Amino acid sequence: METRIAVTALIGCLVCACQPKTEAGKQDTAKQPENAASAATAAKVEITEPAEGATVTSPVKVVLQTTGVEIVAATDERPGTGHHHLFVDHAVTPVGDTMPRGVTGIIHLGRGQTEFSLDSLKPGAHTVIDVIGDSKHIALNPVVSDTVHFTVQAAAKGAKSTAKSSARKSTTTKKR
Ligand SMILES: [Cu+2]
Repeated sequence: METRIAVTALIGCLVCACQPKTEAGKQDTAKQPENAASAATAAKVEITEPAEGATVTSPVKVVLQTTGVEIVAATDERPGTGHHHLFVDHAVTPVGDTMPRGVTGIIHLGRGQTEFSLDSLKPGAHTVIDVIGDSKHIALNPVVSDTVHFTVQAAAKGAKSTAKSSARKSTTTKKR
């Protein structure tokens, strides 16, 4: 319930808080050459799954690909390292502030994970923003972040007992 409100807030926030996204780069990232990273000194993160604009089913696997920053556990304080934070339908923490724990919609991948499964997303539009933070859970400076928008499709299999009429309708709704 709370996340729905957050979505509205997030849309407004995205306009100002996020760096412009290169849509062109997103399009053909099916295969990202690894040596392209060595040329770039600037740290970069990309949410490679789900794809921008994709329609997916729950659970939604989020895959993060990082260059220029070593992804480590939150306990690692070495410079040049960090861990991922997923803002799920949630506005990002202001730069310089500690990304809080225990907040719905803010997920610390504090063991250095580069993948995460979102298993409680409701059908509909969602936004996930990844922000790499240091051992103090403060966003790196300059900010290393990526955003992806996707839609979770309602389960079409009629797994629930209420799916009697929707099973017939699903043929029409599934067509694209
Ligand atoms: Cu953290």
